[in-house]
Amino acid sequence: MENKSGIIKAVIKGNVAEVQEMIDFVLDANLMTPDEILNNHLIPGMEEVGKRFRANTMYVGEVILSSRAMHAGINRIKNYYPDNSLNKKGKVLIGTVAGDLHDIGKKIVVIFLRTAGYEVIDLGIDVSPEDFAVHVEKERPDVLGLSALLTTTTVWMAETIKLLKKEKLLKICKVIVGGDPVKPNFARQIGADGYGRDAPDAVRCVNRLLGYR
Ligand code: B1M
Repeated sequence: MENKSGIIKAVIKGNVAEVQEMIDFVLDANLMTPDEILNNHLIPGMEEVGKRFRANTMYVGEVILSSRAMHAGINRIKNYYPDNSLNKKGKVLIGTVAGDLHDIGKKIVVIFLRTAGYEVIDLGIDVSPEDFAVHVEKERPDVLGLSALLTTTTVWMAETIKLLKKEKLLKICKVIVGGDPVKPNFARQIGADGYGRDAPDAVRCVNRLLGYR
């Protein structure tokens, strides 16, 4: 089943058109579910990119191309996840913290939260503590989600929570954190209300914080 490994290869090559064609093919032919494409092909494809990046056999420029192919793949499957955000189970504000440009994982978390029935406002990447505070004040979310992929930027999670506390905004919302370098005890240390290991875990965490089963 060449197609099965084809998506992974196309993500590694950074070939947007190939990723899109293969995903359309397997979805139209009902060969795979969106979850299978995401968990068995797109994410493993990016994991392989990560391995090669760490081994210095892939460079930032190539990783950027792979990221574009990854984003294109996620955009393809996104429409197969029901957008239940009008169920208004709650409002989540989310963003990648200051100094950090990684948003692939955050994008998957957003899709899963919307599918779970939450209205989600994505503030994008490189969001400063001040910007998070301004948007919490304005949007009054039930939950604020902070994403970081660099060890060096996790400090901005702590700074954001500190600022929200100082401005008495923690009365408005709970805060959850996540991203590869973020671990549960770090989340506790910085005073976050919750931590998500991956997208489904992020949904479980928000459900729990807002009193849903
Ligand atoms: Co960069 N990068 N990167 N990178 N990059 C990493 C993260 C790195 C681990 C690679 C490595 O090992 N060297 C390393 C960080 C090391 C560290 O600090 N721990 C690294 C580095 C060093 C860098 C640069 C500094 C490289 C350089 O320029 N010298 C630079 C930094 C730029 C910056 O941010 N200021 C850089 C740049 C980039 C790109 C921009 C080229 C690109 C990002 C493109 C984009 O996102 N639009 C990129 C990428 C793609 C990666 C890797 C290869 C893949 C990350 C990814 O998307 N994974 C990554 C290596 C790796 O494999 N980890 C690496 C797939 C994604 C589905 O998983 O993001 O973990 P993940 O998301 C998961 C969970 O984390 C969780 O759920 C998601 C879905 O399941 N989750 C949450 C995420 N956010 C959450 C929030 C939640 C809850 C759960 O609640 C709010």
